[in-house]
Amino acid sequence: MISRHPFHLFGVALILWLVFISPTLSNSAPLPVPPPGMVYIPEGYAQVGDSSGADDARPMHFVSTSAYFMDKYEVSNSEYSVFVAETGHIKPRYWDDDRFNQPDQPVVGVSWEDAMTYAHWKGGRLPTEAEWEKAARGDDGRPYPWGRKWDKGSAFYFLNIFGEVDQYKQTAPVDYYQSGASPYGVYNMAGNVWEWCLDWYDPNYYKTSPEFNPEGPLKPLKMKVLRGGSWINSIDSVTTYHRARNYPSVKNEIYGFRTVIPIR
Ligand SMILES: [Ca+2]
Repeated sequence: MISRHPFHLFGVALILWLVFISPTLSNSAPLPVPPPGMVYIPEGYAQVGDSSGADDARPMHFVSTSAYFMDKYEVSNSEYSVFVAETGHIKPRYWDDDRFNQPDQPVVGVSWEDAMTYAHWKGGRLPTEAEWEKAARGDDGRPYPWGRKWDKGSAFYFLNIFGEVDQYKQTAPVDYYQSGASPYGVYNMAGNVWEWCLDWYDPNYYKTSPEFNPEGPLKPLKMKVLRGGSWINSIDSVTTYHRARNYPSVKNEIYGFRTVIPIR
């Protein structure tokens, strides 16, 4: 009997450990599983703006966002065609143009309103400018989605901008340039197509934006924010902190978008 004691005690200790201690060591609930084609971006701080950027991108500061899911790729013609077929929404401007209408190319020729209607149909919305910039930079404030370095030959691996090095005369497939993906695995955040964001554009917004979940000026202004640059731009326009804008009704061959689903 005496010899069984140690094992008995060990068994009790094991049960106590499993019931009371083990759950606290497993830290927290598993991360949310992104819907197909999206990535999970956690809550927390990110650097936005840059001291070497244009006046509207200054000053560098930190903002915090809630967690969200974001499309890994720009919305493709293939995806947009399902939306058009199901809803009867107006077709994009370049739907019949062979240079832009391949299934795996990003949809172009869509206004901000078209993009927002699509995003709602998918159960989300357009990214705020802060969400977009955080997804492109990660938590280390990098100037390009892939990191800090750039030379002309990099385009072959990293992004589609003006010129032939990147292998595409117009838009590239949305899942091309894996090496150029952001720290969260989001593709083409530099180049290919500019991406409509949720926010109204205010050149002074970065000087006054709130710390938590900034969503742009509350009062409607004239133009919406566009980010990331496109296949006709130079490297200066595709930095992670470069801010551009246009009227929400504009449709052209260099504007597309991606969507987010907030987790709050
Ligand atoms: Ca892009």
